[in-house]
Order: sequence, then C-alpha cells, then structure tokens
Amino acid sequence: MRSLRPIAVVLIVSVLLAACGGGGDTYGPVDEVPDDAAAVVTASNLEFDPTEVEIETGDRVAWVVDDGVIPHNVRFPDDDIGSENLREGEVWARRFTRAGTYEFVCTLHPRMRGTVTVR
Ligand SMILES: [Cu+2]
Repeated sequence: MRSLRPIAVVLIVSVLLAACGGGGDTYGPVDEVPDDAAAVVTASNLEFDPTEVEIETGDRVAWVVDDGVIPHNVRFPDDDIGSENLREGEVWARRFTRAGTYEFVCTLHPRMRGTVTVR
C-alpha cells in the first residue's frame, strides 16, 4: 500500500489545482455594491472609471453600470470569465485570490478597458 501514496498525493494536488482554476476566485452578479468592496468601477459615458485598480490579494472589486439605456459588461479575456450584459444599476463583483494583473474589457464597447492589479 505504501507505494500508492505518491499517487494519492498527486491526485489530491491535482484536485486542489483544478479547484483553483480561474484563480479560485468567486464572482457573479450581486444586488448592490458589496460593503467589503475594495474598489468600485463605474461604467458610465462609455468608459470605465477608474481604469486602473490596485488591490490586495483577497480583495473584492465591484463593477456598476450607470449609463442610462446603454448596457455594458465586464469580461476578463485571460481567464475567460465575466458578466452578462448589465443594465443601469446592475452590479457584478469578483474577489481576486491570486496576485497578478487582470485586464478587463466591455465586449460591447471594446475600447472600454481597464486593469486590476492584485498585490
Ligand atoms: Cu460597454
């Protein structure tokens, strides 16, 4: 049985790594800007504001649409996650569990771009 141990360890590590795919981050639509949001990005006048966000590992960022009848979304092309199209007043949030640089874009208006730097 002893010889099976390394295999078990490899399996466990694989499962843990798989669970961390996409950063192990939690994300999705929320009813309102979370109280614990470390930063809030507003989509307004066809722009994200701010476009550069700097946070600590484990922090949560919220995106809010405030642009009348114009919908927006927030997508992270590098990890292929993001929101559906959001309308006025809708909020989407992501908690970043790994340090790195995360570019985001509104696919409806590709000039709308920004970066979250997670320290
Ligand atoms: Cu947009």
